[in-house]
Amino acid sequence: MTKEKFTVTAALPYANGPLHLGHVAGVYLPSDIFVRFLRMNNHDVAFICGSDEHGAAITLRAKKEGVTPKEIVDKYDGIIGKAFKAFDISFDVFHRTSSAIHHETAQEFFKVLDDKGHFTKETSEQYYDEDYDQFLADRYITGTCPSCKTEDAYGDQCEKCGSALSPTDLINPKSTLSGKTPIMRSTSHWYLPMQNHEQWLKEWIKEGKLDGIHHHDPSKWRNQVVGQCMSWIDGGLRPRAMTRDLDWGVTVPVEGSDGKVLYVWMDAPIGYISATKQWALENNKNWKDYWTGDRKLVHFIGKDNIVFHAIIFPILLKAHGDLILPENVPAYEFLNLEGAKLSTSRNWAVWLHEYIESYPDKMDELKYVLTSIAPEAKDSEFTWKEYQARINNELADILGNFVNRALVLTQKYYAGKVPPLGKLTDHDKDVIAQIKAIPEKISALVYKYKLREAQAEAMNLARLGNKYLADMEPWRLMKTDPVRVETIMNIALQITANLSLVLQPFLPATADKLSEFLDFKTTEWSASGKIDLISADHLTNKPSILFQKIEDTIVELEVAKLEATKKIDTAFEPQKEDATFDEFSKIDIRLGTIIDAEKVKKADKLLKLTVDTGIDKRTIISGISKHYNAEEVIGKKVTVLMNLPPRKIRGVESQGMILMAEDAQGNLSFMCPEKDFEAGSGIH
Ligand code: B3M
Ligand code: ZN
Repeated sequence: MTKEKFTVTAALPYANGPLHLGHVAGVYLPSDIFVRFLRMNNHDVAFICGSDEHGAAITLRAKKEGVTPKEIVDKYDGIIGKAFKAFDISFDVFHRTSSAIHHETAQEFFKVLDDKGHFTKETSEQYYDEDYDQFLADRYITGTCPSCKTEDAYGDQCEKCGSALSPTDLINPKSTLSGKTPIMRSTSHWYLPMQNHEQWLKEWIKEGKLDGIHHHDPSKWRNQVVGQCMSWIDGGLRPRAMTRDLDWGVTVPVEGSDGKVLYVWMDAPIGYISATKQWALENNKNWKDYWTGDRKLVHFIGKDNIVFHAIIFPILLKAHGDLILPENVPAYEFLNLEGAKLSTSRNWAVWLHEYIESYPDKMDELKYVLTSIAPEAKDSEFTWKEYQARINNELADILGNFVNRALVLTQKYYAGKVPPLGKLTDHDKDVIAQIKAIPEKISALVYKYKLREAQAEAMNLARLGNKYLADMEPWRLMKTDPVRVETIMNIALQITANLSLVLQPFLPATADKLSEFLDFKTTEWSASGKIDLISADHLTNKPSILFQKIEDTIVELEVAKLEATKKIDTAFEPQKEDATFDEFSKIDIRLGTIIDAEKVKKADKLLKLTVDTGIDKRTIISGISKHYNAEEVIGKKVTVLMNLPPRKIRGVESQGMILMAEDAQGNLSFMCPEKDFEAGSGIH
């Protein structure tokens, strides 16, 4: 295999929440496997990632948590970065788009395109939220997707069908800030006239040609990727705004752009370049070597990012000039969890950092399971039951069992020394032929981005070894034909050595353990398939158990944990739409003391209360009679909503409301102050 140059990127996670197993299975794990494999083949690789810290994903999260966007990105960049380290994803660099070098790089990029005349500046009517004084783009606006009719599509994209949208495409648009139907207001932006790029894009995606010259093998692109791109192109490309009216992001570096920042989908992919720059700086390299010439650029992404990586970013790269376009964009479908869609907002997820905390010595176990079910061609599903089954029946019973037998018998028969290879039977020759064939199969599959099958092939080597020992029964032969046993054990140990090689991309920690057991390590893929990896008389070590079986209790515990989030989900109402601060401050809430109480006649739920509010004594009718009787409430300090317009209830005027806490079963409780404050104290 000739050595090649690769720049491999993994989608920059939004720093607006932690990573869940869907992210891992569909982007970070496959890209890591691919890169580890390339490194073993001595290709020249840079593996790039970082946090995506701009856009509405961040500002909306900040608003929700009541903190600044900066606090949000710092928090989640930390959580995400730490999880990647613990999970041993082998990025060369994990950078941040909030860094100065990124802002400079993105601005520079924008200027180059602007100078070359690749943008048009247009003034148009855009959706605007009057309550918030803000233009509504991207995630600030939702509505019905014109293509698939899903109701909560975003202003820049429908996550359900992948269509890239503009706010004006949405049916029934609503502001995510006020929840109201927005008005129109005029603003100007820099647009990328994508329609001018239709011709070359088609040729590039469908035929793999760029300017008439072979660029990549289109048959290696996944069907879903080509399909989504072509349907978008065939629907007619339109100008797309590359700037936004926001105060969080990369400021637009040209005149007349006050209050505007770059569109996050222009800024974020440039993050791959700025991350490369940072890494190059720190490692005495030239970043340009990684973005020009005969280098292969590969973007690992989730399917909701396809058009941004296979259409918009390539247009930007080509317009910029002197930069390479992706050789492939392996996109992954979605991973479901225990029968339902993964959802961050409903907390229906297995969070990577929580898994790491619960099972710090089971990273390879999770890697194995996630690669086995990776959503390469269609959506797939993670269940804890399958997690258990794959670990117990495959990792422990096949791989672990084989390795343990091979090494324990070597200890027992030869005090750890590798016995010589003697005369080969036909059966041996057949097994050896398979040992040779498997690495080639793995290799061919990896280059086709079929990592799920590739791992299955690596596992077939363990299966082969396990079956070989079971068929040969060296423990039985030892009494009658010890010379034959030497050959059998030699072959079993060569298989183990081969496993320490071919498992490296998939299960790096396990491969390391095998190397320790064998006291043998090579990272050269080209050595795989050889049956003289370890020579006779080489001394091996005592093994330990590779994989502990997963007990039923773990599965039960994890499923119960998920079920618990579901219960919370249904017992309580979801958070209401946002109220503005103005709306909130109009509400007058104070402490009051109940000074008298009596039952309302013929109304079994109601009590008529007299409440001292500090400024007056007033009558309030309250529906608490099922939970409190009249005598016990007298003297209680309670929370009073003061400025609710008076209304007549059963002929009596009620002047306000007592605020109560209500649990999932509908029980009511007064909300009393924790300190003994006087009636009239304000509540804010
Ligand atoms: N931040 C990931 C997402 O859509 C998005 C990827 C950017 S890659 C340049 O969740
Ligand atoms: Zn849609």
